[in-house]
Amino acid sequence: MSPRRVRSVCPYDCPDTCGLLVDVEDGRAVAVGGDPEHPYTRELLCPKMNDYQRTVHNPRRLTTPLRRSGAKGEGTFVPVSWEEALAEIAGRWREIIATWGAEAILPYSYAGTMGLVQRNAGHPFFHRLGASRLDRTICAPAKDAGWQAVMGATPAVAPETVRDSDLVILWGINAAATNIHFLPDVNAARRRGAKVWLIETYRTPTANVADRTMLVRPGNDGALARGIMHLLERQGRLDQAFIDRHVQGFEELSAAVLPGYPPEKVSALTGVPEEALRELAAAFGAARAPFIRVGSGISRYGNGAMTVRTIACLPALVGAFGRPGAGCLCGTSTGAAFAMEAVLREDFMARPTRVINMNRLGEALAAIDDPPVKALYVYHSNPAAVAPDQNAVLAGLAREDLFTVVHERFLTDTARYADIVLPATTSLEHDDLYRSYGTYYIQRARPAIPPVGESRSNWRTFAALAEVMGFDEPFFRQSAEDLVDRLLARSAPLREGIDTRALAEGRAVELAVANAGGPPFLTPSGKIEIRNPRLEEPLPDFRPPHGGAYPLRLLTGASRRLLNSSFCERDELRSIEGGMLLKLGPEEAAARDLVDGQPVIAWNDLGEVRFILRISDRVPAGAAVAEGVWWLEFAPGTRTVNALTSQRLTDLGGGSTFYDNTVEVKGA
Ligand SMILES: Nc1nc2c(c(=O)[nH]1)N[C@H]1C(S)=C(S)[C@@H](COP(=O)(O)OP(=O)(O)OC[C@H]3O[C@@H](n4cnc5c(=O)[nH]c(N)nc54)[C@H](O)[C@@H]3O)O[C@H]1N2
Ligand SMILES: Nc1nc2c(c(=O)[nH]1)N[C@H]1C(S)=C(S)[C@@H](COP(=O)(O)OP(=O)(O)OC[C@H]3O[C@@H](n4cnc5c(=O)[nH]c(N)nc54)[C@H](O)[C@@H]3O)O[C@H]1N2
Ligand SMILES: [Mo]
Repeated sequence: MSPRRVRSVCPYDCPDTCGLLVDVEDGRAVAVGGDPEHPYTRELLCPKMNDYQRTVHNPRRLTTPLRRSGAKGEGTFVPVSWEEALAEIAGRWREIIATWGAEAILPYSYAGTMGLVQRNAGHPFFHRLGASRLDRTICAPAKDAGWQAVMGATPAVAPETVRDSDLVILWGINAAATNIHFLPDVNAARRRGAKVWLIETYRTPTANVADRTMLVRPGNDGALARGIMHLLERQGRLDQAFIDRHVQGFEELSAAVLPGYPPEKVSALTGVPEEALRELAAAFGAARAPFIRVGSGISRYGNGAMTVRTIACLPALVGAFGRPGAGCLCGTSTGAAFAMEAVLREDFMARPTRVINMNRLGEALAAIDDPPVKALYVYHSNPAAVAPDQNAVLAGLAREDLFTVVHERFLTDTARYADIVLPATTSLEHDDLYRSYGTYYIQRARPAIPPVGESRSNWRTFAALAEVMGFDEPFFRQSAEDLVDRLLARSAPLREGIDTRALAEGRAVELAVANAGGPPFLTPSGKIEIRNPRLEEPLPDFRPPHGGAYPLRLLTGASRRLLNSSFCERDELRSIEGGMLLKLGPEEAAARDLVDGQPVIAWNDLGEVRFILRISDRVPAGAAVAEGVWWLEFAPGTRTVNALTSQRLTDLGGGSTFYDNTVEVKGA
């Protein structure tokens, strides 16, 4: 019998949100490929999702609930039934609530799955329980805050429009790893004569698709953007008619800030040669349709929101709006597509409970005592690996008095510290509805195969927990499929007139976003707000990043073959990656007498981590690069990269500062 072919959606935290075709035979996925009919995927998948069946049917999949039988972190467990596991969780939580109150329970989740129902399945449950709330700010809230400061709720241009651009600036985005479906359209623009500039801190694989790569000293892009503005003004490249009509506060910026950023000073701050700075400003000023694609890396600094805010001002100076191919894309704004309050159910909260920032999990587990965190419930996240300040996180997870439950597909670093582990489904095994933060497509997915082993989806698990906790709201008794239907039944402005039949059939459907990129500009003043009177600093001025005392800037970017710590289960992907590497440029390696392939230790005040050294002329002096977040079991030592990153937050949004750290390196 030939396999049945079904449509599905990539559930991972990636701007592309690809359409998948899954071949199913005897209840197993036997092949996974890109959907040629998906308008953005166009049949192409990344190295991770190609052969996704190797994740789904991986021998490491968890198939039963487990109870810890060894020390925390050791990873020794015995299988138990769902009934036993649920009863134990309910019993322990009741004791904790009786002594400390329900706020002693902390949920911790992020983006193992991006589906709207499964991702948010815990919110109604924990609101009803009265647990602490988690501020989910590990990714790029500072980027959003920076964009919104200037553009408010204006929807960004769609990524495909880049085809019509004549100057593409990839600003702090490693698109060859993190946004690969954007590149065919960038290349289409290039074939029609567009020039592509990459602004980076080292030569990532994305440098291979750029005409020019400009390397900036980490955390100084805000100064670079001001330097470009200074030159645009000095060279008479402003679109004064556009500014007069649509921009608020350029005159103040021009008087109070821009004089402070002449090319000599910007060059000294950023390390960018004056000549290159002048070339970029001239190209931007002369372009008919400049398109800036802003990545998240630049926002993960103490000054991250301010950096993005400054970059978001740039198109206004040259009136790069409303012309095909022009604009600035930080992320697509698809939030209004669904009435998410129907999933989140904040109304289940009897009173607003306390909020804990997920980037400060280490501190929360050690220092909070009003009440202390006595129980942690982790689902679709791996904080032992991905959260900053790993030593603090692991010390917290090792606490004997902390009752930890982890709902997972694999025995991750975090699961190894659990008292109870619950097995989770993959996206091929459950219902969901997807929107994207990098395109304007939405898509529904139905299960392609039955759950592997005894695994249960987030939705089903919270329904079972609601039952053992005695919650009798009918809400908890509906299925994920019902909830998807309900979300689709409620109308939303962005879904007016879309093809509902195609959506029901599981095809990707484009949202009806009018005036993407603006005008009109959806800000309180109706103008692009270079001066934003509602912010503590109404004008965007430059602040240095947090930095640190060690000589090398640590850059902890994305790997092409891992997604944060996901895909570590795939032996073939890890082995192509070549191990947990630290990349140094030849001069920094020589200065420390280090040779390619040797074990090295990187350290700072927070910790030390063993890596394998890779000497690469793509890394400039003053930087060290560690891509991907590895599971401890595959690390050369006893810690991974986040033992070197700090719990310090961004200027706005309470975001993570993964890139804002320094280290020294020596032979191991
Ligand atoms: N293959 C793969 N894809 C992924 C992910 C993954 O881990 N692997 N992660 C997913 C997630 S969760 C996210 S949020 C996105 C993130 O994807 P991106 O938006 O690409 O963000 P990052 O990879 O964090 O950073 C992008 C680049 O910013 C650079 N950078 C760092 N500091 C600076 C600076 O000061 N100035 C400049 N100009 N550049 C700087 C880094 O070197 C890095 O190459 O990707 C998603 N897609
Ligand atoms: N050093 C460094 N650290 C980083 C980053 C970096 O660039 N450098 N990037 C940061 C960023 S941008 C982000 S967004 C965070 C991401 O942090 P996380 O959201 O924790 O991401 P993952 O590491 O992908 O872990 C997700 C886990 O969810 C599990 N999972 C998948 N689907 C399901 C499901 O349906 N149910 C359940 N219960 N589990 C599921 C997977 O098996 C996986 O172990 O990491 C951050 N950490
Ligand atoms: Mo992220």
